[in-house]
Order: sequence, then C-alpha cells, then structure tokens
Amino acid sequence: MQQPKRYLVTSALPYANGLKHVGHLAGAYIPADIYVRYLRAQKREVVFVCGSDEHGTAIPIQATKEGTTPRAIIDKYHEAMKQDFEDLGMSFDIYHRTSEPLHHETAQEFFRYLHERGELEIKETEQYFDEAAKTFLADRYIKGTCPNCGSDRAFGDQCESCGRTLSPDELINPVSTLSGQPPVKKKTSHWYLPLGKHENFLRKWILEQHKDDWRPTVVGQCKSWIEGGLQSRAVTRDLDWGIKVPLKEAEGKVLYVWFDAPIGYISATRQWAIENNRDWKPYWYDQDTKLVHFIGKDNIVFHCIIFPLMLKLHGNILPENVPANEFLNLEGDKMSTSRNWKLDMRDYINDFVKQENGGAQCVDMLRYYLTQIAPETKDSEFMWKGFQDAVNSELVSIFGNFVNRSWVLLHKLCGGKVPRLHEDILDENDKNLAEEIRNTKNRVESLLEEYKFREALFEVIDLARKGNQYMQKKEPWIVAKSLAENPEGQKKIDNCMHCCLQLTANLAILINPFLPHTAAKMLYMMKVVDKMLDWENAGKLKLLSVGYSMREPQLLFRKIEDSEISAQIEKLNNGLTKVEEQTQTAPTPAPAEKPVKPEIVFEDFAKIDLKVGTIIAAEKVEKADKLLKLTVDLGFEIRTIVSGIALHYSPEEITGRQVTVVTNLAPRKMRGIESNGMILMAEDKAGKLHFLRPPTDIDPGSNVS
Ligand code: B3M
Ligand code: ZN
Repeated sequence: MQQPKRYLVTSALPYANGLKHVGHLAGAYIPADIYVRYLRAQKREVVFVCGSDEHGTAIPIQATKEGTTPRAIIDKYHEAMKQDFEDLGMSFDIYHRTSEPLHHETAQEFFRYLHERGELEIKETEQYFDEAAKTFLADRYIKGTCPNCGSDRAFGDQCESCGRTLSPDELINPVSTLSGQPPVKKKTSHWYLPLGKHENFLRKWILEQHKDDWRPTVVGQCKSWIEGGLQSRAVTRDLDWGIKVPLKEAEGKVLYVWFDAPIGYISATRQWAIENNRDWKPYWYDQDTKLVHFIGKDNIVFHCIIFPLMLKLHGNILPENVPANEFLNLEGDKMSTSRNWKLDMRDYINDFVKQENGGAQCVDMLRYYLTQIAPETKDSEFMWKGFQDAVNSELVSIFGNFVNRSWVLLHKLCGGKVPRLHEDILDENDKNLAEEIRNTKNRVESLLEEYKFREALFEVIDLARKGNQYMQKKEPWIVAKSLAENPEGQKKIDNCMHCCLQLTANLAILINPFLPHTAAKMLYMMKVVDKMLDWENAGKLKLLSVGYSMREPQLLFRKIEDSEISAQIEKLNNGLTKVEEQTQTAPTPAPAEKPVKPEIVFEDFAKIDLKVGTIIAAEKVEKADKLLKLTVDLGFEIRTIVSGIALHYSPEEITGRQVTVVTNLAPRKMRGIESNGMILMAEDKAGKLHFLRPPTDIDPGSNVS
C-alpha cells in the first residue's frame, strides 16, 4: 500500500464491568498509543478512537455482584477506565461509550442494512429458559459440571477451572444462576451471520492477501478457525440489557454484544467528527483510509473474521492490519480478576504515579517496561524485579544517565551554551556517532511501521548506550584538566559536547512516541518548542543552534527502591490468599489420593532415563483437542512424542522450548501416532500444566537425575 491519506486507529473497547489491569494496557492500548503518537509526529492525518463496551451479560452480572443496576455499573466503570487511561498518557482523540444514543442508532442502522439485504439468516433453535425467572438464559447464566475436568464451577460459555470453551448443552446437570432451578428448553428465533457462505472471501483476504503482513499468531488463529469450519453466528440474544433489535418481530431481543461493540469504533468516529466539525464518512468508506485495530489475542476472531465480514457486507473498508498481542502474565502466573492475581492500572497509578516522588516519570517508567516486555509474538511476563531492573539499569543508567551527563558537562565545561562544531578536527568517533543517529532513525521508523514496538524501543535505548560509549571514549572531563597546558583541548571539548547535545535532541524525538512525558521534559530543559519533535527532524544534526543556552539539568527518572518492589510482591500475595480463602468454602473436588505415592528404592528410580530435550516442532492432533504432536530434539536423536497439553499451550508458544523427557518409556500409540517418550509437567492448583525445564537453555540430551 502506498502512503494512505488518513489513518483510523482503534484500541479494543474494554468492558465497563471492572477496572482494567496492566495486561490490558500492554496488549491493546500502549502499542496503539505509540503508533498514533508516531503518526502524529509524522504529520499524518490520524484519528485514534476507543471507548467503553457497555453491553453484554458481563454488565448485569457485575450489577448483581455489586447489588446495583447495570446503568450504575457502566457509569461507574466508564468514568474510572477513562480516568485511568488519561492518567497513563493514552492520547485517544475520543473515548466514547456504547450506551450513547448515537451508538444505538449506528448499530441498529447497521443491523437493519444487513437484514434488508438478506445477509442474515433467521433460525429457530431451542434454548435454555428459566421458568421461575421467566427469561431465556444467556450462556453465562447457566452453571453446571464441566464435561472436561469435572469441576462444578463451569459456566455455559467457559469452565473457570480448566479454561475450556463450552456451550450450555455440554454442561452436566445445568442450573440457572438466577433461580437455582434446572432450566428447560424452549424454542426461540435468532438472526445469524452466515460465515460459511463467505469462506472464499475470508480465505483469500486473510490467508492469501495478509499472510505476510499480519502477525503469524494472528494469521494462525484465523487459519485454524477457517479450517475448523465456519459456522453461522447468532447476532441477537434474548436478553433485556443491550441494544434493541430494530424489528417488530424481535420483541425482547437485543443485539449480541459482539455485534454492537466493534460498531462502537464507527459511532466513536462519528462523535469525534461532530465534536470537531469534521466528516466521519471517509474514515469508514474511503479506500485511502488505513484502518488498524489494536487488540488482545482473545479478540482476534471478532476483529479478523466476524467484524471484517460485517464491514464488507455493509460496504465499509476493511482493516489493513490487526496487530494483536498475546497475554501478559504476572509473576509467573496468569493474570486473573477472580483470583485477584493482577496489577490494575489504578493500583499502579495510586502506588507510583500519585506518590510524592511519582508523577509523569512513573507513567513513562510503566510505559517503558510494558513496551520492553510487550507480548508481541508470545505470552510474556510482568515481574516486579524485571520492572525495577528495566527502570534502574536501562532508563536511569543508560538513557537518563547519558542525557544528564551531557547537561551537567555542558554547564561545567561550556557555560551552559551549545558550543560550536570545529569541522577541522572531527574524528572517526564523531562521524560514527552521526551515522548511528541517522541509522537508528531509519530503523525505528521501519520497525514502528511494522508494529514491532519492542524492537523499536530497544533501538532508541541502544542509541543512548552508544552516546555513553562515545562520551567515555572522548573523556571531555579529562581534557578539561589540562586546558592550561593545552588550550586547543577546548575545541575537542566543544565537539564532544556539541555532538552529545544533538544526540540528546534526537533522543527526545525518537523516545517521544514511547515516553511522551520524558520527551516533554527534555524539551523544557533544551528550551525548545514542541515543533522540534516532528519526526522529520530525527536524524538531523543541527537541531540545537550554536550559542543557545540551556536550562539547569533535571534528572529524567528516579530509581525504584528494593522496598517498593517487595511491598508490591507482598501486596500481590496477600490479595491472592484472601480470595482463595473465600473460594475454599465452595465445594471444589478435593484431591482424594494421598499426597505421596508408595516408597520405592533408588534402583527403581534409576531405571527411568530422564533427559533434557528441545521441542523443535509442535502441531495439533486431529480430532483430539487435548493432544499435541511434538518433535523433540534429544541431542542424539529426534523423536515424536504425543503429549496431552493442547488445552494449556498452543503449538507456536512451545516451539523452541526445553523440556524434561522420560526417554525409555515403551512406545505407545495415541490416535494412530506412535509416541516415544513422555514430557514431564507440573500441575498447579488451578489445574494448569507447567513444563519442567532448566532455567536457561542447555544442550539437548543432557541427563537429568
Ligand atoms: N469488550 C472484550 C474485551 O474487553 C470486548 C472488546 C470489544 S472490542 C470491539 O476483551
Ligand atoms: Zn473444566
């Protein structure tokens, strides 16, 4: 695609049913914000929209939990989320909400259009109905026993213990959560989007046209959906919270939340246009618009298959890219609201940003760490210690240190004014530095255009690192000591400081999309206006004029103390125990067996051959949703091992991982595949399986004993 005329960038609309955590922030918000800030610095025309998703069963369920009305819930969490995003520097052009009349109209018009053109199917099905409460039951309102793990805490859409996606019909002994009674089946009609009918379009558009420019994880998920057979999807529900289906014959029915929510991007654009006296239509109809959706991986199907199909049938443009992120874990475990194992944006704001030594620098510290660990290609891990390291040994010791040293030395050795450059004595180091600045600009630019934010940020920090190395080679403070004997030395000092300052100005431009508050502070110290941050200035070496005076230096970042980290870890663990104690009263299937198996002698143990192996390939086993077929490198040979971990890991995320293998187990056939060994796994309380592996990679084939 040539340069588009305009950009429309969206971040997933968060459900207004609770505060959002930093995993959400890292997935759909910070990357979008970086991208948009970069586009704005490029002077491209861009609108960045987001807003609260205020429909769906999640809302009335939360209302019941809090003993209030759905309306009160959405008002409360809409305001809270909006504030949190603002506090963390998200620069939406509009943060809208799907409860607005404009959105209701937009979504109803959309539905009517598809309906009138015959793009929707009507089907009669039997669905669970609660006779006491006189209402059809949404999947979430039905509880029962999980057919997969036996937990009695499974819902009609998903099992909370093993995570398996369910349909209400799969539940054993279903009961309604409203009345506690077993529901009955009753006939009802719904409108369906026939995905199967459009398989050719979807295949072509995703698996051919976008197979190279979309992230492999995104294309992979779409592929398995398409290959799995595209079923028609109901776009209406029997529910009283939501947008009314705009048809007489649809009394008591609302649009399915996943039908209306993405249309929220359109209504947000419309609202933005009203407020800014602009035309919204080109953003949704003009092929010159580049539409990019930033989301988390759990929303891929909706943004890559269902919504694009809706857009196509409605005559709109399609997204150019959907850079979805994988998940962010916290301290070695999945983030979870129900278990309270999470870090809410609000908690970080209160504990860091709003503290006396906090402020904007703490916002940038979080933005930095979340970008550095962004789960772009696989799940990643938020570790408090990692946060501290990133801040103290990168932001403070590399970036902050370079900027600060440049400033301090400028005041000490050059009277606080930009010294001139003496071309006659420029040396290799000076020239290399100039070259590095230009190259970094180009690299950061192409990485950002490819949505590789992690790598782009690394390049910026690396440039600061090179600045430090340059200064270390030049040692202007040593030259200054012998100025009395060697007055020519001042020229060397001038050159060094001149180059360092031009580098500092470049660093401000390059860091701006990632850490906007830091860039602003640097501008203040340089006494220059915002205009300097225009992207076209990056790579230039005459950004600061000779003789220009600078302010006294200020530190860009503070250090994170050990005590702050241990306090956070303690808080996390305390929060977790509380919730686990509460849930212990619920009858969970207790482990019946004794914790330890009968005693064996050493010789028994020694019979088992354990070795470290590396998974070099993995794929799903057909018609067996628990099994993965693994190809494992054992150093001395390559083996096929079938392992029952498919519900816990995707093939992509485990390829390349080291594992412990029982290598002398007799071969066993599973689903027609011969398995030659077994992978050791540990199971945690929640039933999640974890690999046992060396802390860092070692040679495959190494013995384990
Ligand atoms: N509210 C789901 C979520 O927050 C949903 C996204 C809608 S984006 C149009 O994960
Ligand atoms: Zn289960």
